[in-house]
Amino acid sequence: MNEYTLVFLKPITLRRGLVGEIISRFERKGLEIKALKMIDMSRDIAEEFYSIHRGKHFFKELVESLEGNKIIAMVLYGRSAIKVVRTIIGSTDPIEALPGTIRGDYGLDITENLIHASDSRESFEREVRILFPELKLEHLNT
Ligand code: FUP
Repeated sequence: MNEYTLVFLKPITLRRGLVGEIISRFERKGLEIKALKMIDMSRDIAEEFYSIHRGKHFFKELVESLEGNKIIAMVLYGRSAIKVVRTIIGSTDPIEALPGTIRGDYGLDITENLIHASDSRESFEREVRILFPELKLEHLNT
C-alpha cells in the first residue's frame, strides 16, 4: 500500500554536509519526495514535536539541539513508506543501528542521530500538521 511519511534532517546533518547524501538514499530506494523545505526550528515547535518525550531525562538536550537551528523536512511517498524509511534510518541509538543504515553509518551521538522519521500513520499525521501546517493532506493525494 502506498503511503506518506515525514522525515526531517537534524541540524547536525546540515552542519556536516550530509544532506544530499541522505536524500539520495531515499531517492535511490524509489521513494517520491512530495514536499521539502528548510525550517528554522523554534523552541515551541521543537517542544511540540517531541511533546511525547516531555519529562524524560533527554528532553531538554533534544529540544536544545534543534532550537535556533535549521532542519530540512520532507514528506516522502511510496509502498509501505513508513516502515521502509524506518528501516533505512536504523535504530534510534547509533550504537545499535546496523551498518548500511543512516544512523548506523554516519554518527555515534543518540540525540544528534542525524534524522527523524515517523514511526506510524498516527505519528505522520500529527507531525505533518506541525512541520507543514500549510499543507493539506488531501493535496498530497494529487
Ligand atoms: P526515534 O523515533 O527513533 O527518533 O526515537 P524516539 O522517538 O524514541 O526518540 C526521539 C529522539 O530523542 C531521538 F531521535 C533521539 C532522542 N533520544 C535521546 O537523546 N536519548 C534517548 O535516550 C532516547 C532518545
